[in-house]
Amino acid sequence: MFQIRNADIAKILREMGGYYQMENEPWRPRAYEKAADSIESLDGQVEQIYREDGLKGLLALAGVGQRIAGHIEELLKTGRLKVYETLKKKMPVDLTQLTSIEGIGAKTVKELYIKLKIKNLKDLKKAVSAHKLSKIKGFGKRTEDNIRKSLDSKTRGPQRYLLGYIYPLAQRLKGKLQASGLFQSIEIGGSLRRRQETVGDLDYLGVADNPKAAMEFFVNLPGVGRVLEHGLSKSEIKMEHGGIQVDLRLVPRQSWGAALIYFTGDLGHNIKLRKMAIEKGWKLSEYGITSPGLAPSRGGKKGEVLFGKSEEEVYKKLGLKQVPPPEIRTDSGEIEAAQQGKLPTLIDYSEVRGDLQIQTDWTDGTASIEEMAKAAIKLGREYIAITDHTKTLHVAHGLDEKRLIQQGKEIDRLNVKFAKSPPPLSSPLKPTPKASTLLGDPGKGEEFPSLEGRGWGRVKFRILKGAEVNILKDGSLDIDDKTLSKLDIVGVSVHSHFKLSIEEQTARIIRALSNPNVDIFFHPTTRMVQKREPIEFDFEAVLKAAKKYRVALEINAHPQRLDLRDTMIRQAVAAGVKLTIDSDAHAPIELDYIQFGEAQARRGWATKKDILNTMPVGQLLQYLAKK
Ligand code: DGT
Ligand code: CA
Ligand code: CA
Ligand code: ZN
Repeated sequence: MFQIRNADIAKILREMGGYYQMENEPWRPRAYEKAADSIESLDGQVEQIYREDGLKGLLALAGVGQRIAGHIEELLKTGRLKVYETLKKKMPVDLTQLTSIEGIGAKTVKELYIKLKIKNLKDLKKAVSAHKLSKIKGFGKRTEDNIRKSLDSKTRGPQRYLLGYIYPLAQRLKGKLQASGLFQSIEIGGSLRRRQETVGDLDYLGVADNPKAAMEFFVNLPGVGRVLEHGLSKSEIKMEHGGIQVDLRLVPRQSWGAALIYFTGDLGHNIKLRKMAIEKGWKLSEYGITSPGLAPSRGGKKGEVLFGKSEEEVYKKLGLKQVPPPEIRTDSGEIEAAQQGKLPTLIDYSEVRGDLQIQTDWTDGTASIEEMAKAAIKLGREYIAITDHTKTLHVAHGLDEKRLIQQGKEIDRLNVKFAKSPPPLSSPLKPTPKASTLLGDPGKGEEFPSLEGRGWGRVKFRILKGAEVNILKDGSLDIDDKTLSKLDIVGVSVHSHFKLSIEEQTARIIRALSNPNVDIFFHPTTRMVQKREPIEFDFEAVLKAAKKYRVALEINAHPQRLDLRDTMIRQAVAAGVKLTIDSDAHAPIELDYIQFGEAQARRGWATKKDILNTMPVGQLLQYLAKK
């Protein structure tokens, strides 16, 4: 066995993706990139996983299928990867280095190599100084200038992590700090607590009677790569794998609430709160509300902390009737609404009952329908829809009408089987944090949703027949209406022709939504976080059409998609358009992404009634049948 670090495995996979991109492979580039992302953000070592569980362990990793698992195995066993070496021989370039420059993708690297023999950053800088790029056909002066600019600012700037990939690590660290018994309170603040799409670093906040021991424990956590700062009130570490920075601040118990507010942010929200404090003749800081003006003669000690113990106390003293949930602290109306006591009750974590977008090994998923169903049952889902890709998505071996009907029969068979002998709930339901724990109530643990409470005396579970149907260029669908009418759930998506004019794109989408068989518009904008821009269309017009044709818009919970995004969710809610929250899982482990869709929905001010799949399955089917 070779000791290969996660970062190195990820790098090779990412470069493989780049090479496939050069070769115009439609599907593999993303698959490799996905696997690289997921390995990079892993807590444990891939090498250890393989040592303990072999190929099976690798296959259980998010985004890792047969082919990539095979690559990793080869790397660990032989220290090298033949396909990679062959690709690299054909095109001996430093892909990682070159693509770190904004404006340069794998295909540009290929061009630059073929035309100018550019292999690395040094070659590129030389060529740019000699104005060689602008002479290549299709490049031009503007491209050269842009590349020069990005070369100047060196790389893309600080790395940000996708929420869904870094969240498990954040929770594990919190668990370890909690379990140490050294912290009277411990909470995560910053962008992670606000459940932003991406996170720059992790900000922990704690109260500790023995700061020395607490900080000692923190900087010696397993997986720490470097200690950047080791103090009694603040320490900073950098993790070994993926290298995210983690900060811990200790605060006085009487300041806990004020510090939580301060270090949760966001900045806009905090600035407004500080102004409100000033208007009341106070000062608000991370220590609490203090009274700069109140002289001792008038009963106050100057600078003394008046309030700060809990978030609730601070918000109340500032005149808010409710505590704005962290996810909506963005200074976009939440403070004003809370002043009037008019904040909506946001959809809570664990309120989604079913999952309406799931891919299986009938197309590009890694697991069978049965395996996905069993994994969903373990997570406490009451139903799932199987929505494999359809025929014009050749790269995913999309299903045609005949295969869809066949798949329906398999689903019938499984539903009968599960009804007769429900699969055992072999593990307790995963704890899904209630929103209250996000609010940092000290002492309150995570709650387990109870099976009985949901009428689960026996496991009741239903697999729905569905499909992720391709919207063709003209807005027609690639599966005939007769077949679609036999499905329980029809989702439609754009997977091609991303660059139509706004008018054409809008008309195309609306035509698709007008098909009476269509229930959900999947990942409506097709954007990928930090990777791909959304397609452009008239969102207001699409909202109108969605309402008219009773089509729900999806909040795709996949960490790379999070599509719709928060502001669009808010628009949809305001327009009275229904939404769904789906995992878009391609492997069992990804079913758990639902929680990030719930977070996204909360950030878009959505409530339970806005989300279709908070309904029990019977009610959902009734709703859909009314079309
Ligand atoms: P990130 O880490 O880039 O994803 O974003 P945040 O929001 O976690 O920002 P971070 O880690 O720099 O700081 C955590 C929180 O601390 C932030 O949300 C608000 C607060 N904070 C940070 N810097 C300042 C500052 O200069 N002034 C004030 N008032 N608050 C700050
Ligand atoms: Ca942060
Ligand atoms: Ca920070
Ligand atoms: Zn899709």
